[in-house]
Amino acid sequence: MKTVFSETQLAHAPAQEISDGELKPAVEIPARAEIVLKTVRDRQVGDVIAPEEFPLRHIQRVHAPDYVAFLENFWQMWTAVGRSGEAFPFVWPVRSLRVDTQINHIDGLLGRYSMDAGTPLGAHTYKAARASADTALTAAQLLLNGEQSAFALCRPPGHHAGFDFLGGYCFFNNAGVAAQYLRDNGLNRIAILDVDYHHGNGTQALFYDRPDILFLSIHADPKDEYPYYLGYADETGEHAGTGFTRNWPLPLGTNWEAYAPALEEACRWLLVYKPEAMIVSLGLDCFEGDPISGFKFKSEDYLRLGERLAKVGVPTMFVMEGGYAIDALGTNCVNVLEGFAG
Ligand code: OKP
Ligand code: ZN
Repeated sequence: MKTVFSETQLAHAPAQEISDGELKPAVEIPARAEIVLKTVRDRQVGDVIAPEEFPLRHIQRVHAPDYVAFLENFWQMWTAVGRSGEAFPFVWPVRSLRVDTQINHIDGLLGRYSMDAGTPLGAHTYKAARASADTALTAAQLLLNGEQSAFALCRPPGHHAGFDFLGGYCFFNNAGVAAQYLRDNGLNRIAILDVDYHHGNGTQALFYDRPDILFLSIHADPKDEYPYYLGYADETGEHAGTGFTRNWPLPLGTNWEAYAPALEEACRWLLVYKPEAMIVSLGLDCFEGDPISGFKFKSEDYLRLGERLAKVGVPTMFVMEGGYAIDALGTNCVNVLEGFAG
């Protein structure tokens, strides 16, 4: 299986994040990609290739042009008002406030285009996020070229980012961009299976009214875990997309044995849907050692996950999402890829 990766993705290197009411060391850091890349090489998963540079229009197929422009211009605007450190939003247009006004100030724009205060933005965030999306697009192109599998070593991750907002360490929805690219290049039914510990609210929302992109997600129950406001079992799609979203919220403390039945159910939906390609939003944060998560996967369980996904029997691209236990991250990620490859 080929791995797609670009060094440009390392340029987004936040020092701190707002978490638990404090500024803490950031967890979504370049070392995540570096350890995965090293393990891919050490365990000889396959060639590592650089992404192609895709035109912006592929990102704009799922993200609002004004949001994309905001990210592109962000650092210039932030520094123009005298700031030089990492940026965090602090005001949002919640219920009763207007989202449709013309805002000039960068603080107003930042709140308008974000969902949380936990996602630091820096000087190189845009170009790294762009490279991350290119990595997913290149993996999608590998499937279109006839490869049976591909690994997009994406970072920053994507599954919390929506049509016009960032959040949860995510800026562009890499899996969503790739899914739309597959649709635009001749495939009719795409399935996205999100196994990150956190619900992929951005991806779900992008395709909620569409039957052509099935969204399945297994994650920590949002009543107890980020992102809190989406990812419940009664969310099953709307309009033409009714029945094409499925969520399996699971309790904190879930181990592989308790997770596997939900995975079996998700695989049954895949069997019925018969996708022409599958995109796995591959978070590795169900791991017992993850510093911000509450599931209890062991490293070996990730082999089982990969094996089970292979049995679905569909061309599959893996798009890396979360996973913050750096020391085990390479092992856990490559376990999935090796389990899949057999
Ligand atoms: C991104 B991905 C912990 C704060 C965590 C956001 C988590 C984002 C996860 N005190 N805040 O889905 O792995
Ligand atoms: Zn996550």
